[in-house]
Amino acid sequence: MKLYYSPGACSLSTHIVLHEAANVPYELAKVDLRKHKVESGQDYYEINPKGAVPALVFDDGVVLTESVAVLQYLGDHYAPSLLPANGTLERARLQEVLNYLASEYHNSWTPMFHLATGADPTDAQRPVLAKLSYLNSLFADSRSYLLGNSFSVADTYLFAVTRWPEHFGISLDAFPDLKAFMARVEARPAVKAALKAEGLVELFAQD
Ligand SMILES: N[C@@H](CCC(=O)N[C@@H](CS)C(=O)NCC(=O)O)C(=O)O
Repeated sequence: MKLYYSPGACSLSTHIVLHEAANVPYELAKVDLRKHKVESGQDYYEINPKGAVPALVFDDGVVLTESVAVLQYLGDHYAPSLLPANGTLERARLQEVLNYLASEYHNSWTPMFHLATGADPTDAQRPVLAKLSYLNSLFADSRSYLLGNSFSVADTYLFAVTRWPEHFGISLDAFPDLKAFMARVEARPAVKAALKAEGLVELFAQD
């Protein structure tokens, strides 16, 4: 199995799940998303015609894309403690939150990535701030993770995308429960290992 990823992109989520799983045979292939080139020089559109990471390529060449699908596939096969059983209401809850993360939260970032240099970010930030506020409110009942007190594949997705505010001048100080969630997830050995493998620094380490 080969995971196509780009450092710090949403694919970090799927990469974390590979580290959470025990003894999964996989390789990583780094993609330059500006050029859509794999580090081997291959045109990334030949792997995923949509041009986006993550893409998971099986040994027989079959390709699986879309974070929501890749996360659940990896969890079901290699890290079953990270997701509820298929067919349960809890699994539907996982899909509910994964879908929100993909279609609403992750998507709300798109204008931020296309801001012209020096442009006023206020309008582009508005939808992101609204989503951060909603996500922060989910932790008001003192839950540790999105689904309650057990860590799930959805938390890896929330974690990967919520590293971005720091890089766009948005402080998480206004979202303290979400910030505490980020520190909690970042403290996991598998998360630290994935960050290190992607050459990323820890942003939420507590003193
Ligand atoms: N719907 C896809 C979106 C993935 C996505 O937007 N990936 C970004 C990185 S976070 C990307 O590869 N962007 C480059 C591009 O689309 O050309 C998913 O959920 O996996």
